[in-house]
Amino acid sequence: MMRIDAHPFAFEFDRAHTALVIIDMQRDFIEPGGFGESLGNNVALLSAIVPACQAVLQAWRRASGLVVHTREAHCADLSDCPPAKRNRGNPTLRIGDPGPMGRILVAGEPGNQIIPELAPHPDEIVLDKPGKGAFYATGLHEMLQARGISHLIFMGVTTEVCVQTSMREANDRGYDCLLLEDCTESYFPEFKTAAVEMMHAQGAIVGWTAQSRQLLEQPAFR
Ligand code: C5J
Repeated sequence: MMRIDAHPFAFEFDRAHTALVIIDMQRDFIEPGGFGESLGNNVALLSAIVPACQAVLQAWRRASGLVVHTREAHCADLSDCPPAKRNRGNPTLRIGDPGPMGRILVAGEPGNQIIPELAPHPDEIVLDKPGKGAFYATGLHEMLQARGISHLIFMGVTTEVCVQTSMREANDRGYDCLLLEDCTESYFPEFKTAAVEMMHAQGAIVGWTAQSRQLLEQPAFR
């Protein structure tokens, strides 16, 4: 067993029953010139976490841990995109419209790919999710159950949207979840702070949070 001195108390897990879940590290959210930046967001905030995410991913791979990558992605015909999601807020660029890196949030488009720094390996799970949560309409729970996974370590973007939604879905399905604080980010720093606090509040009501170095210091990852 490994033990991390996390918030609000120790998180204990073993590698064989734990998966690393990397949420939506897609070019359109992270890279300059993509969808995120076209909405007026400062993508440098998000790209700043890439080195920390890379270090964790490399260590997790060396330890032969299960890796799950997600992408927020819709079918080309948008049959899995509810009109409420596409139209809300009357945005200038809607899901499915041509954007700076191909059609916005459509599977297979250049901007929808995971950034090269965190590109999935062939033996890793890659899920296209039509919702904010990784468990909605993806079969993820069944995949994790089939592999005996009981604990999840989360990284990715954005903290208060797809990361928090996925962690709450996982918590409701009985997984013990740890969020690596320096491996997640928001376009709105105050939302990240609030999301991290609300997840580990009330005795880890959603889960635990810690710094990536606390994971990397474990003998299994050195
Ligand atoms: C994610 C979003 N991945 N913010 N999406 O958080 O719309």
